[in-house]
Amino acid sequence: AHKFWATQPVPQLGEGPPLDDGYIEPSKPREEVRQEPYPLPKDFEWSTLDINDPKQNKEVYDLLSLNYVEDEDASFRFQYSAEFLQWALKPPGYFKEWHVGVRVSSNKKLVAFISGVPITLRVRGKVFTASEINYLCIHKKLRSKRLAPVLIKEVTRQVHLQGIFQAIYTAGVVIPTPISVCRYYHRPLNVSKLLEVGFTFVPRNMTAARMIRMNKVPDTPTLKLRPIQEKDVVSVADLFTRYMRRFDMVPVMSLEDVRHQFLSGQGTGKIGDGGEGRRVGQVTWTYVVENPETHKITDFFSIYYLPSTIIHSPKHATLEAGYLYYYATDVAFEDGADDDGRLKKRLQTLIGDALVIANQAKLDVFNALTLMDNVSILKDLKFGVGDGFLNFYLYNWRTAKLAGIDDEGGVK
Ligand code: YNC
Ligand code: MG
Repeated sequence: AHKFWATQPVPQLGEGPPLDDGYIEPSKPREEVRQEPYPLPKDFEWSTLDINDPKQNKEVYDLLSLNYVEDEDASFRFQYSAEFLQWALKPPGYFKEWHVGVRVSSNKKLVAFISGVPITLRVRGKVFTASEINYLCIHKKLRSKRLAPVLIKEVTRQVHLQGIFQAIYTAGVVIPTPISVCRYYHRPLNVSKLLEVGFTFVPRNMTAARMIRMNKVPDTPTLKLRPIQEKDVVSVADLFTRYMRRFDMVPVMSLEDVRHQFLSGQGTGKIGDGGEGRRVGQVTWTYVVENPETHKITDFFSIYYLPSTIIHSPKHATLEAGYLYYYATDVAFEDGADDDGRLKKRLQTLIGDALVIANQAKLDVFNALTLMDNVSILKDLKFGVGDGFLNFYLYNWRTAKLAGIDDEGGVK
């Protein structure tokens, strides 16, 4: 049933769990990797996108903002900003050849895109270099013509040319074969707008006024938070690494990676320049708690900003959404804290404060997936279950299923 995926080094549907973790097909020396680009249908040509060029950055933005992922009933479509794409596509050590576009030969219009960025992954006990594949997008007028497999094969070739043979990716669709599946949860912040645009509904035995009251968040955070600074990078990296030992599939981050992921997306100028509670070009908010005696960072959380286009509303063009990104707390390393509820309590306070920051930034909704320790705090922080699922995949790597929604956990 999967004409393309049946040919790829991925576990096929229905295969049992592997005896051992490892690759499916061995790596190849560079000279054995296909040297020519895969053929495209006539009238189309390959084009490496230079994301540093504002014009090309905008071309990718335009393609995605009209043609990228929509929800099930085509009410909302992700609207990654040009600044977000800059941030996401240029982590330390990125390869411009992994920003693969397809243009119409005659007028050079960009009509398809796929990207990869390098990542170091730990899956259970094994650490390896991989590519993270994202932003696969084909113009609506060119759908169902089997162009996607050509894009996937071409980016795979470009990854192979750099001596990398594994990949990680996520998708809403189920293809061979998810290693985990997570569910989206949503915490309403601007209830009246969410009702107006049909993102949420007033349940029976409830009124809009009561919903608004119930979802109010405090004006100020509980913890002594401040935005992350350059001087925090070493301490945050150390806390991040130790906290992530709790989970079975995690990125391994160097100091440069930590700086990029948590510091470089803060935007420029002062808060308010980019809208209420935001800087111009702001894509992430990372806040830390510093121990006043040791000056070590004891807690941090990070949020990324990913608005969606509201496809039908006469009144609102954009749904302002924040997503819970990484976080950590050193309460996790206190004896027994995981078992006696102290960790859960601290996470509730920490992520509760993330809601305060998101609300101050005038976001309409705060989203989280059922991964890391999120499940333990979603209910108490008044997140509601969404319709969306996110499947996680590895390319050319076998491992048994990771914890997911089936067991009320997350990618752990
Ligand atoms: C998808 N999302 O199953 P079979 S997520 C992977 N990921 O193949 P056609 C997908 N494969 O089943 P269309 C996929 N969606 O026959 C479809 N496929 O074996 C498979 N949507 O191709 C599908 N962005 O060209 C089928 O389909 C074959 O014209 C059909 O194009 C698909 O970025 C798409 O949701 C998604 O723009 C481009 O619908 C289009 O429909 C579209 O006839 C809106 O393709 C936007 C959207 C996807 C977001 C994402 C992750 C992508 C991962 C790709 C796989 C990477 C593998 C690792 C490579 C590096 C390896 C190394 C080393
Ligand atoms: Mg197609």
